[in-house]
Amino acid sequence: MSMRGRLTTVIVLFLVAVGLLVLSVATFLKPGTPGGVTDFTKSQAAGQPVHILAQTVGSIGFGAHPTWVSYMVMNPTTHKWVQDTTWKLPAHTKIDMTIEQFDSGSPLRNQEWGQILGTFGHSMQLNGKTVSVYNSFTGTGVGHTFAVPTLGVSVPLVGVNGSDTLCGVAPCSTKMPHNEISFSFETQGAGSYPWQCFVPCGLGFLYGNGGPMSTQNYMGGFLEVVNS
Ligand SMILES: [Cu+2]
Repeated sequence: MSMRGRLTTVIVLFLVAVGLLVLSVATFLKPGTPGGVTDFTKSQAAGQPVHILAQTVGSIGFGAHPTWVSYMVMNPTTHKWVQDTTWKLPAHTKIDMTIEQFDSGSPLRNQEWGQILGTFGHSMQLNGKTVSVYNSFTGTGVGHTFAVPTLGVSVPLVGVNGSDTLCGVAPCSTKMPHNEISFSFETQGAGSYPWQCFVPCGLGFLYGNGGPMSTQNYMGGFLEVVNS
């Protein structure tokens, strides 16, 4: 091959390599499939508390990433479970939240996350018992947290026993092993309030914080608070 031919080959291979790199970075940065918005503003009379029923599951079992951990939420109008983490809520309203937690747990990396913060009574109901701090070195540890940093809300979602047969396809039947966690908090003025899990539960991703931890509709989302 001539000098010019070899040079052309090198340049073409270099451009292909750059192209592949750009493509893989773009794929990595691309946001997840945008979901809808689950509207809780019409599910109750004005001024009445809003009830949110959610699940946390060890593997969603469907969609683009069936093995990923995820939240699910019950649509208050259709009464169907949906994989959607954008929730439209009325401003200055008490939110009564129940989370059915089907995933196993482990000790928390940061023990602060074991505290129940920003909720009514600074506590949660764990299977009917009032808890204000959970020691994740005891029992079955913590699987996820539900946290709304701008509201100061942080609730540890206690794990189930990992050696039991766990639910692998959401939505999960309450016949499967789970913990029922309920708590209340109050929305503030209109705005977009991000919420997320702080337990690095994205197994197989850098420090557990990639994948489901950074993808909309899995381990975080937004409270879209509106004036009624
Ligand atoms: Cu999580």
